[in-house]
Amino acid sequence: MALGKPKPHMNDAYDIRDYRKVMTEFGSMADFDRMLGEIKQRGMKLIVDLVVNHTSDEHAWFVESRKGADNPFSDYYIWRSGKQGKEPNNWVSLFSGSAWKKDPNRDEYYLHLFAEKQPDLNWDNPAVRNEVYDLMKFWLDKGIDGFRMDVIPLISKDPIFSDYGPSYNGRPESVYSAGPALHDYLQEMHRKVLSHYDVMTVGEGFGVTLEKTPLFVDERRHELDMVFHFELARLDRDGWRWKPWTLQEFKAVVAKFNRGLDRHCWQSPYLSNHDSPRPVSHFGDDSPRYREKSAKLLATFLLTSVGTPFLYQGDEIGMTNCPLNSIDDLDDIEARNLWKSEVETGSVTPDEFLFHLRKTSRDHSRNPMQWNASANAGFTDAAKPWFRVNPRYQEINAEADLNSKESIYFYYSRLIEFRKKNRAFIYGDYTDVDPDHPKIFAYLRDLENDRFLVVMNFSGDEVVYRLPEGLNTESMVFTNGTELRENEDSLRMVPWDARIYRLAK
Ligand code: ISL
Repeated sequence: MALGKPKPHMNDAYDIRDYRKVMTEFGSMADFDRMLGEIKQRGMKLIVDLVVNHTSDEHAWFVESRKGADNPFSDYYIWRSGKQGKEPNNWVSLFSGSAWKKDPNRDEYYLHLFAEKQPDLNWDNPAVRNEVYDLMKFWLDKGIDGFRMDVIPLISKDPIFSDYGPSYNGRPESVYSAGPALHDYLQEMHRKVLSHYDVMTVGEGFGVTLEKTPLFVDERRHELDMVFHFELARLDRDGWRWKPWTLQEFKAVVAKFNRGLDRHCWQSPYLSNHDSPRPVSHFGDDSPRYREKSAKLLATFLLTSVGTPFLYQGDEIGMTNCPLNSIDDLDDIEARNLWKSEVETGSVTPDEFLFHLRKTSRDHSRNPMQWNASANAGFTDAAKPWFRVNPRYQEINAEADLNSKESIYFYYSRLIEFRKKNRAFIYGDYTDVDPDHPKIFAYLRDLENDRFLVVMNFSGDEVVYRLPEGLNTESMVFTNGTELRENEDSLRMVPWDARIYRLAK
């Protein structure tokens, strides 16, 4: 089967045409039901992506809505007249250009905070909210176990739609995630749907700051269980551009969230997803010399973090960013629209654009999964996969990792088991013991009598690290390559060395 990109699928399935159907290219509803059954037989759970800030413009609701202002679907979306022949306000789309598109059918503009083919739903319309609640129940009644909620902080909009104000910080999501009825709707969703099921929820907290996080996840508010923040994932971002980051900045974000959230708020640490570069390229060293060791160090950070760690497909075998030589190597609509708005307008040169996108592109996490060293990395037997395969697939693939007990894959596996056996990593306190060190990341996780010290050398240099006063190691209980040792207070940390010590009581 030719794996071209199915329709609409212009933004990798975040432009949904029918909420109750599996896209033909991905199979049938019977396939979905079988997959869910197999997942449950393995004691696993299935979380699905709930994308209800917007639909595809090919959704039946929008097809009707754009016909005019006098049908039951007219107010399912956000329509406004222009102002002096221009867009209703100066809001921009997160995929470049205006957030408004004029529709000739209605002679009005509709709002699309993302692509033009992703019109925003009008959550102020109770009929829309009830449609969403019904579709959530449809999937929950099939037996799914939870939702990841796509850009859920954006669902409420101030109906006045005033221009960005004088305090606008240049980041549209800070305006779009501040709608007046957001938490009313999330609490209504919880009351009408979530509270009736055994379900886990995690919101994609696009635009959500630490200060706003408790509003979403404080268990006493009955909204969501968790919310992803973007402060680590976007640590090295200046708008769409890349910027250098430091370990101190990385540690400061982690400490800030651990200090700022109390026991009523559960965290959801992650280092990557389908919108991010690969962690070993982003935060580690993806060279042949240090890829495995630094990938294991990053796994050590993630799986000793506070909250529920989220891993992304391919990171468990240390998949890397994909070489980027021209705009033709990019599939992502966000990047391709940016090329139009930045390069084709002459604002930046192609080389400058590619320099930044080599570090930040969402496509890095979308190259086909590398299963083995055969053609197309074993991803498909079609002549041409839907997207280019990372040329390192013969070195980096699941089969190779499964054939080596020292692989990244088995390191993750052992670390997950270690975390589950030691409650301090799940429920324990977090204390950064050396926030200013430029290369060493060292923190405590302790619960009751269990005290652990995690020490990582986030650099390609050897570091002799003297432990801060009062920290007496009893034994090294986990490591990404150093032999286990007893009683150390001065550590010779090789590049990308990661260790977990049990501390003397
Ligand atoms: O930062 C972004 C916008 O500039 C993007 O990474 C991303 O669009 C944002 O984090 C919201 O992401 C979610 O909604 C998008 C979809 O393209 C992303 O894949 C999804 O994760 C629109 O549906």
